[in-house]
Amino acid sequence: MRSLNRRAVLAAGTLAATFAPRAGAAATAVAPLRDGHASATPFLWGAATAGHQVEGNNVASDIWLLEQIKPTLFSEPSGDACDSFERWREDIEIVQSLNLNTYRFSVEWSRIEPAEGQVSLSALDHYRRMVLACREAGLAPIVTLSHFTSPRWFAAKGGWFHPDAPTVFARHAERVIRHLGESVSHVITFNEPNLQLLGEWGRTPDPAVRQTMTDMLAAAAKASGSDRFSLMNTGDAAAMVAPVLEAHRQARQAIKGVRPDLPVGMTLAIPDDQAVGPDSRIEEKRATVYAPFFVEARQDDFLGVQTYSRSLIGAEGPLPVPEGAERTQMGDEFYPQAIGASIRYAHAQTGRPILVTENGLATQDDTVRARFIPAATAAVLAARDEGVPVIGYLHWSLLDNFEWFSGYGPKFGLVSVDRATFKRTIKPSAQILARIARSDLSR
Ligand code: IFM
Repeated sequence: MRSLNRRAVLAAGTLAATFAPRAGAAATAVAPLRDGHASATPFLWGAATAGHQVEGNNVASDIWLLEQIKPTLFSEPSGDACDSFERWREDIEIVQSLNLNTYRFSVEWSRIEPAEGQVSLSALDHYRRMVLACREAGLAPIVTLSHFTSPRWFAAKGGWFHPDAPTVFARHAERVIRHLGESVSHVITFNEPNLQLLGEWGRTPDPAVRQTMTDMLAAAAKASGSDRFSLMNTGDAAAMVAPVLEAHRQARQAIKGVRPDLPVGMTLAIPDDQAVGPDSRIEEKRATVYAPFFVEARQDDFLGVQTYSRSLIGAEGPLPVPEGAERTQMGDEFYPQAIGASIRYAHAQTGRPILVTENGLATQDDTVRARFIPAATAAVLAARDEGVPVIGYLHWSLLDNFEWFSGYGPKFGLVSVDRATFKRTIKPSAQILARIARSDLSR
C-alpha cells in the first residue's frame, strides 16, 4: 500500500489585495471587494502551499500522529517535508522571481496553540515575518487558517464535532489576524471542507480501507488518552457540514471585528462536473457536495475554487475516466480546460468574485505541466474576458510537497525539492507560468 491515492481513501467513506508594488515598497491597505465584482486591483497571479505539506516536523498536529501510528493509511510520514519552516524566505524569493504577485500559504494552528490555551508568540511572529516578507517582495500574502490539519489536542477532544469547536476556531482566527496585522491580503478560513463529500459521493467504500481508517483513528485516540480522534474530512461527512460552516461564520465575524476591510472566504474542491445521458445524477451531486457551502459563501467576500480535472456523471453516479484518456499521477484525466467551467458554475451559484486558489496536476514529466498551464490559464482568462469576476489564479503547488496519504510520490510542484538537501530547482513549466503572468500584468 505504498502509494494510496487520496481520492481512493476518501471514496472509502471513512475519512472519511490588494497588490502591493514590487520589492522595497511599503505594504498597502487591502481594497475591499465590491458587491459581486472584483476589486480594481491587479489580477492575483500566484502559487500556493500548505503548512503541513511543506514546513516539516509539524509534530503537534493531528495528521502527524496519524502518520506515525500503527495501523496507518499514510504511505510515509511527512518528516522534514520541504523544510519550509526554515526555508520560507527562499520560497518567497522564488515566487517573486517568477513574476508572480501572490503567495498563498497556511498557518499551522498546532504550532500557534500546541496545547489548548497555550499560545506560542514565537510561532505567531514566524508567520508575521512571512506576511511582511511577502509584502516586501511585492507579493499579496493569502493566509489559510485551516488546511486540513488541526492541533492534536483538538482532534482528541472530538474535533469539529465538539460543541465548542466553532468558538475555539474563531478565537484562533481572531488571534492570528490580530497578530499578522494589516498586511494580510485575503484570508481563507477552510480549505476544501467539502472534500470528503466529494470523494464519497456515488461511490462504494472499500471495506479494507474503511477498517484501517477506523483502526488508525482508534489507535490515535488511545495514544492521546481519549476515546475519540476526529479531524477534518473524517467520520460522518454530512454531519460535519453544519459545525464547520458555523466555525466559518464565527471566524469570519471575528476576523471582521479586527479588520473589517479584509476579504474572507473559503475554498471548495469543484471538478468540472459534466452530465452524461438524460438521467445523469449531476444535480443530486451538486445539491449534496456544493450547495450548502454555496449558501454560506454568498455572505463571503470571495470564493476559492480548486479544480484539477473533470468528472463525468451518469445515471449511476460518477463514471470512470474515458478509455485511452491521458491521466495524471493521481489517476485524474488530463483536462486543463476544466477550470473554466468550474469558475463559471461557482460564480453563477454564489454571485461572489472567484479566486482560483488551486489548480494544477501531479506529473513526473514537467513537459505535461508545461502543456497544462497555458491551457488552464487560457480557460481562466476566457471566463474573465466574458465578465466573470475572477480575481486571481494560484497554481498548486509552488513545491513538490507531501501529498497526504500518497506521501512524496505525486509531483505537483513548479519547483522540485531534493529530498536529501532540500535544494529547490525551478522547473521549465514555472517559467511558462511566469511569462503568462508577466504578459497579463503588463497589459
Ligand atoms: O495537495 C492537495 C491540497 O492539500 C488540497 N487540494 C488538492 C491538492 C492536490 O491533491
